[in-house]
Amino acid sequence: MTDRPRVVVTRRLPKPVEDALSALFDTQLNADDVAMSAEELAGAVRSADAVVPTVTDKVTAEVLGADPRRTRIVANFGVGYNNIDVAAAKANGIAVTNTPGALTDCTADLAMTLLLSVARRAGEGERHLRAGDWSGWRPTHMMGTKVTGKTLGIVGLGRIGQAVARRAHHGFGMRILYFNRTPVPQDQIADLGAELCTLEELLAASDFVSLHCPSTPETRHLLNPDTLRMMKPGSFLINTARGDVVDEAALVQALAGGTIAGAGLDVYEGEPAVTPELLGMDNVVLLPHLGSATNETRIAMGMRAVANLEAFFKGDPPPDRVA
Ligand code: 8YV
Repeated sequence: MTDRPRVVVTRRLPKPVEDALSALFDTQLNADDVAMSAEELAGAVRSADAVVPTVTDKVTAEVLGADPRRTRIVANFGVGYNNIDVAAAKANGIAVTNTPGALTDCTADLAMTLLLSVARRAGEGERHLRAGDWSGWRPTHMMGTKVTGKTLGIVGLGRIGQAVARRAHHGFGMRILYFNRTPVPQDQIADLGAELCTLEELLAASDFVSLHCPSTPETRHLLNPDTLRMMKPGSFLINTARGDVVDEAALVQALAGGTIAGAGLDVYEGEPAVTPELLGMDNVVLLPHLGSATNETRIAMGMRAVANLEAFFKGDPPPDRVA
């Protein structure tokens, strides 16, 4: 028997994080790394003081309403917490925390990777070379789109949006437009010359549009047939936020019909499923939700979850409480 809080971790985490958790708590790890079913998640809520889920776990009202219920905190491994029914957590007196900050730089780096890759046809070029189709250099071979000096529209100028804007503005001389629910305080973005726009203005004027808003009922299908049609001809869409911010079927139409020139995607509506038409399009760069996937960042995210749990069970306010 132990009086240490019992913590269920739903997926394999980097070893230093698992070690830190096991040093502090009576921890149930997931050595096989197989996603837990809804019934298993409800079982965790019934039997553990805390659950550490990831984006692949649907922590629904049903899971959180398990009866009897022992869980008092859900410490999400990730900054986005649309996988958790926050209202149900609140209704059941369960705290929710996330891991902001830890993944800002790496997610911004990946958004730039997608932007550069799709503009410069890097994925297509690599496939071409590996297939043995490269017959040699020629002046008109695989000409892409110049990035430096172009206009980048950022939807959601929070931490990650600002980090992307900084890379694009200072590294690539890009003009920054942004659309945000509320104006961002000028002192936070004084170095960017970022211009606040309506979504319509941003879509019409941007050569690249990069999404950095959370997934909420309001942002679901923010990019839909109507808004995709507003995008500047020849422009590109980058999504490292959440798949459901984009109507994937409408995106396929916009790409196939030439409304936009290309897309760089790290997230999908039905992850891990990807709309099959996208797989056949050379003007689309597709990554498997790698935004935060570096050793350094995944460890930092885990340590943030540990810090949240540690504070909570000490009776202190967890640093990253969202509910
Ligand atoms: C994570 C993410 O890998 O933190 C987020 O919101 O999208 C990813 O970078 C994932 O959510 C981990 O659960």
